[in-house]
Amino acid sequence: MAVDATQPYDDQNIFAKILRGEIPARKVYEDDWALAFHDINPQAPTHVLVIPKGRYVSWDDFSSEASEAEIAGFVRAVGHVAREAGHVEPGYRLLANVGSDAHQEVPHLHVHVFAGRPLGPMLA
Ligand code: DGP
Repeated sequence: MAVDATQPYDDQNIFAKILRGEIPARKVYEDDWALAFHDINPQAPTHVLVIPKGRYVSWDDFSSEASEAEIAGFVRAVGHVAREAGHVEPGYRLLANVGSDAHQEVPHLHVHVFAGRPLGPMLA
């Protein structure tokens, strides 16, 4: 079910549990600012989710409330994950769903990294 991106942060969301190590994930990268792990339902040969370590529901509260260091650290982590996967050429796609119209399912900010096949034109 899609989430309301204006709701307060819920510490019981599934990605908060992954961050706390309460449920397993196939991790590919971690630093002070971010954790990256394989999506449980991959839509491409590479489908990794990158999440900030802070308590942010979506791109909306993250971009307005996070510190400069958190924002820089997270953006660099997303770039690192895509680069390490070797996908700068022929390319990759980044996606962040926010709120119910975008069908955001998990109320902790996550950026999808898709790669490994031609991804087709962007969906509206
Ligand atoms: P979104 O619609 O942007 O909120 O995408 C949520 C993604 O999270 C979706 O592609 C499936 C993935 N996902 C949901 N639950 C889990 C989980 O427990 N583990 C992992 N690795 N991925 C999950």
